[in-house]
Amino acid sequence: MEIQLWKELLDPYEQAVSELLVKFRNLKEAHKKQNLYSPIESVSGRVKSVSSILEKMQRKDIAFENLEEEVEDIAGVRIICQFVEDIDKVVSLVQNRTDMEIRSTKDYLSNQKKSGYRSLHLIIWYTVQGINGPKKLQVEIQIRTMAMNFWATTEHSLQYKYKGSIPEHVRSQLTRASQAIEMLDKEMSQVRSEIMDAQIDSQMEISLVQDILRNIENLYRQDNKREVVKIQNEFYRIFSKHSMEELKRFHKQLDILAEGSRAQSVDSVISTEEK
Ligand code: 0O2
Repeated sequence: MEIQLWKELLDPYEQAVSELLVKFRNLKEAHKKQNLYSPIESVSGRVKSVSSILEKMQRKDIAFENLEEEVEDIAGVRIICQFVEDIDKVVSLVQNRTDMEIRSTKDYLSNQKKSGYRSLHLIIWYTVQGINGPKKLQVEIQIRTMAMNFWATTEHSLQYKYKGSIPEHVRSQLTRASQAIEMLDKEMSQVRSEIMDAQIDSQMEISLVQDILRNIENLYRQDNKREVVKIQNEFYRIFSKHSMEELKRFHKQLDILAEGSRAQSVDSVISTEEK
């Protein structure tokens, strides 16, 4: 038997995880930039430890030559959503990509595990470009709500503590907790549209304020400073009223003013050059 070169084997998986983290975080940011609600709340990832891979190979009787084919979660990415409805949206985001190909799906939402575990797993094909060319490998993407994640992480620590055989009374508590989590997710879905609107409004307010302050700063550099201080005070007054409509109106007026001031400074540059 040849020696198993673990580092060589795992390096491309490390690369896959770090690339996928960037890609999913960019997707979240892209939603924010367009003032859209993002179904992705947060993303994390890991490469399975060698001891965990060995344990799985022994438990499932997997030979070394079949390791990469049969251990589907050597690379794992976890996507956390706020609402159950967001899980399908994340699946669509993955389906629409050309750099990820869904190989199989494990739906532990419709078919909850006996333990009470709920999550949706996608096994995808993902290609990394290494120094020796491309390598196509499997990555497990776990998609679940924050509530499901709370349950799964707690249960995972207990499995570790009790080395896989959690006592019956703790199991019953976990089963009850899993039912409570399901109820909580259902309750949260009832207020989903309201929460989504609130988040979009808050994101919009952040962008409006950023834009307004940028314009005020630019005007301050170019125009009558005393006038610009007055504009700034007017902004603080409007901001304190917590009215999105007024903020939008102010933003528009300031935009027109900034545009005019830009045009004026271009004019003055041209006329100076013509002299
Ligand atoms: P880690 O630390 O994340 O690597 P399996 O027999 O379940 O190990 P299978 O069928 O190949 O293997 O994969 P499955 O069911 O999709 O599970 C893979 C991963 O899902 C697990 O990895 C866990 O992260 C998570 N998972 C599955 N079932 C449970 C469960 O009952 N409780 C919790 N907390 N997590 C679960 P690992 O290898 O267990 O751990």
